[in-house]
Amino acid sequence: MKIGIVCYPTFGGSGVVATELGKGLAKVGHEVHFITYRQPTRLDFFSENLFYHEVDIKSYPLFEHAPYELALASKMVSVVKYENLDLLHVHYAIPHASSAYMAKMILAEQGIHIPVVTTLHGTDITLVGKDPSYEPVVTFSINHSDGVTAVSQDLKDETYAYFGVKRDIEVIPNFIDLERFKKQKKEHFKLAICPDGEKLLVHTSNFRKVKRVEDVIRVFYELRKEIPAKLLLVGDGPERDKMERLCRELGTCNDIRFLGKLDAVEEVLSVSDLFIMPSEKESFGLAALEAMACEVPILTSDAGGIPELNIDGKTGFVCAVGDIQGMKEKAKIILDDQNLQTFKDNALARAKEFDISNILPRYVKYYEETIEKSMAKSL
Ligand code: GMT
Repeated sequence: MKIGIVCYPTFGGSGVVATELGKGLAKVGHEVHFITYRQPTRLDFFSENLFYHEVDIKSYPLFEHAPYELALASKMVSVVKYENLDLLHVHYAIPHASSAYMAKMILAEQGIHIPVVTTLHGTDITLVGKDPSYEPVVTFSINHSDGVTAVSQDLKDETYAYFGVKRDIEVIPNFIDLERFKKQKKEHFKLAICPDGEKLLVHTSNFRKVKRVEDVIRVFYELRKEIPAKLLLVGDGPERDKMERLCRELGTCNDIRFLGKLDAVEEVLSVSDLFIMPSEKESFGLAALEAMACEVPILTSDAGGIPELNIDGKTGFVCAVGDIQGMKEKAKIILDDQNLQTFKDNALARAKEFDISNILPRYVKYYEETIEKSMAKSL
């Protein structure tokens, strides 16, 4: 197949999933055309089946906001037409699904039929999408996509709860490439951070409010009173300054390191004993899956789709959002030397279920069914 993939090319989960999916599809022989406003972060090598088309967003003094949606729709039109694409797969509804609809209509006038699959990732539904300033367009473009997938059952349920959506939504969970995400030998790194055998906690996120990084620090603060531990915070975002101030107030600066955005996050995960994700909202929790693939147990909130990934008491623990004391107690159980290895083994075993080799064929099958159904409808 010739597939066009539209996504945000940044560090965010939806862009990572879209890029890894495209790479995986190319590996098994499909021709994949990325249509994005910048080279996707993880698309940094040559493959004969991978192509990149940059969306050129022209500005003009009259525009306070350059019209990305229009530039994107125009680019989709030209790529579909000149590369003879079979399908467009857009990741994150806003504004990709509505731009795809516009491109589809323009192409239809030219006698070209292009099926569109939209993948819902989370905040496009649970935070931004349901805001009245976007809701009508999101509802319309979900209803008018030829196929729609959601990354968890919870996200599917939320979509039905908040939008006037009646159509079928296929749940295809996020995935991981276990060839890349696997435990690496980095003992020297661990020794440098934890010279006295302290337990190492890690959190990775984009430091937005929904991630509740403050809870990470407060759980760590409570835990450190009882066991020797260190904390690594990977990523960057709007809450970072506030979190650094909090560390100073609590006097934990010596035990917490802010590492900023890292490309090779698997190296840090490889030496960690516990990953913590106390999010307010989380449709899936890809960062937690990346940790599990590196044999790190996870301590999470019960938000959104996280309980579909984290098996309570097995791969880690699931606590109520904001339950600092509960999370601290569960962290102690996981980090107990009697239990830690079992939790690590369970985390890896669970991650294997989400290996790309298991999930990618589900996308391919869904593409084939969607193309067939939409072709039949367009005749
Ligand atoms: O979590 C974010 O703020 C980034 C966001 C994105 O769209 O890039 O992540 C969402 O999509 C990921 C990939 O499907 C999911 O693993 C995350 O759980 C989801 N984030 C939220 O729902 C908050």
